[in-house]
Amino acid sequence: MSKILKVKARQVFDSRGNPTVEAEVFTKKNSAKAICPSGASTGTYEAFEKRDKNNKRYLGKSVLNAVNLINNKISKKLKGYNIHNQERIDTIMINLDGTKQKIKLGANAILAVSMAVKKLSAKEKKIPLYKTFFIRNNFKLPYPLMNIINGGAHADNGLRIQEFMIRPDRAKNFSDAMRICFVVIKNLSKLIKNKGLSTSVGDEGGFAPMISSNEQALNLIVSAIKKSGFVNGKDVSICLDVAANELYKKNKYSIHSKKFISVEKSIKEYKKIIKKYKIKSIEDPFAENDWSAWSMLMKSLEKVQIVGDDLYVTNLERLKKGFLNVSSNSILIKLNQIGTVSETLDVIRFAQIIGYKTIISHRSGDSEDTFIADLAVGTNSNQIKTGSLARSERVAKYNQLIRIEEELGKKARMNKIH
Ligand code: 2PG
Ligand code: MG
Repeated sequence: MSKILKVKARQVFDSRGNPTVEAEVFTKKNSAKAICPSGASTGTYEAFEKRDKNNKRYLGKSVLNAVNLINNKISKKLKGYNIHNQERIDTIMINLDGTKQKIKLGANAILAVSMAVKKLSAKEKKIPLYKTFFIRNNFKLPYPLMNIINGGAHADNGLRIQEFMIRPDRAKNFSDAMRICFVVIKNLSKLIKNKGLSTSVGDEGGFAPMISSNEQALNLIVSAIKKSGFVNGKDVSICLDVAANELYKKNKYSIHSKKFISVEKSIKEYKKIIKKYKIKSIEDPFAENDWSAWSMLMKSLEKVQIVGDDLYVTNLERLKKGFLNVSSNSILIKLNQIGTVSETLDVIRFAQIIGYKTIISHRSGDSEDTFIADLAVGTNSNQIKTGSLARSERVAKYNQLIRIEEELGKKARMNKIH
């Protein structure tokens, strides 16, 4: 048995240049670190992110209180516990906090420690991280969902939909998936340039040209897929994250244009673009409390992947409610929405039991930490969403998956999309 000696935390910076928590856990012989990510379009029911609101030196964004809580309270409490007992350690931190949304310690403090514990357990066992989750063999690689045009809260272009993604549905293996996305992205870059628009990128590495209509973005992607020699809807599919919380006011939505329209009319518009652009997946098509809109959409669509992100916030209670309400057929998984590795795994397990697809996700503010790449393989999750092929905090996750595929060798398989 390896016991925890201490936990040490520090304030580091994320990909948007904002302060975030890094925790480092020590046993006698080893140590491991983990960094907590941070979202921009967050759900109301997410676990709490603790920031020092009144610290003028960091414009209120520092996380020094969270760091102190780890260095003092959490470190003392976890001392002596078996590093391999993840659930016990997570439960201790949950109880030490004692609030539903982890308001006292902050989910950013708790999660950084929780992930570092998981990494250190793998290190002590001398096995790769992906082998320490609940899948023991027959590991499957996830399909990448690459966010190639950024809008919404992740860019300043005024695009209503937050994420325009591609998924290489016919990729033979993960490296092939990467090659396909690479070609489409390079062709998209040329097309954007030829239109006299900027090829600078948004928070998640996708292009953020100054276009403001969804259809303009969709047309550009369709052209890039075609130019690359692929068939849209077969070789490569277009997937969206609408992040509709941001486009909601008094039971109406401004998803398809600036004008706010009813749920029924929004669904009509969804159906039009799904047909025209062969869209295969839509995340957060409606707001987090609009349960009836979600089930209405589910009833009126066939074969489209409907993904709950802000709706479920990786929370078992909300997932159960959504399941009973027939709200979606897939769930986005973000560790920091719930705040511990154990609770995240409970949600993934339950989602898979009820037949939902699980999609592991980064946050728009992320870091060099590649934990989610291993989590995707270690839980046989169908897809991973971690930005485009730009910005190293995004690419790092894809590179880790390339390494895992290589290590699995002949045993490596792609997950199933359908
Ligand atoms: C999302 C995420 C990640 P954020 O909405 O799915 O792409 O964005 O981290 O800003 O919530
Ligand atoms: Mg989302």
